[in-house]
Amino acid sequence: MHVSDLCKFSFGLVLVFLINAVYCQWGWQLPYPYACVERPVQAICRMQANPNVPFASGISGIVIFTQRITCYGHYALQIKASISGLPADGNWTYHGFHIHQSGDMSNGCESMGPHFNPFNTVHGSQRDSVNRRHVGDLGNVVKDPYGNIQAAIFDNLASLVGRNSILRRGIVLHATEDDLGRGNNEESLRTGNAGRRLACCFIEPL
Ligand SMILES: [Cu+2]
Ligand SMILES: [Zn+2]
Repeated sequence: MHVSDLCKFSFGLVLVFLINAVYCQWGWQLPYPYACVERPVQAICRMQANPNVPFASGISGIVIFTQRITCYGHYALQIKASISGLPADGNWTYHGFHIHQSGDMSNGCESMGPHFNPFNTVHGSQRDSVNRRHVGDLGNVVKDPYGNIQAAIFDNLASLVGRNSILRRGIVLHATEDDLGRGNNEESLRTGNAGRRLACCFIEPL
């Protein structure tokens, strides 16, 4: 290859990456136009019992995140959770289910910090507007009488890309029902009074 050809080639290459950077605001460094092809992005979270809560010891499960991404935008995040080992107490019960700030499990689920809240707002529900909920607010999941949870959640705010990315953060399953910010007290607007952290996991990219 002639030197000036090589020069043109590398200029072309630089141009391709510049266009890519402009079109793909999500930080993906795939060559244009490949980045504009719709593709699924996935993440996984392996639920573990919180070692700080003795009665939670039997809990385990898996949470799978799937989202379709194009460089023009992204679709709702799909969250599928399958968790077992909760008390088989014969009741259907609600349990708060959130994305927490940090993926740190060095001190069990307590070290995962507060709800993921990049907009610095109050606690709410998935149906609340951006300034009335945390990005991490996924509401409640339901436990069956045998102690199992099967949940499918869609969320338009939490994402696997961009500013609202939940990658490398944590999922926490709580002992009691999230009041979705409607508890008429201060704690309700912070945590939804969802109680202790039964189990949690680190959200890792797939
Ligand atoms: Cu929580
Ligand atoms: Zn919250």
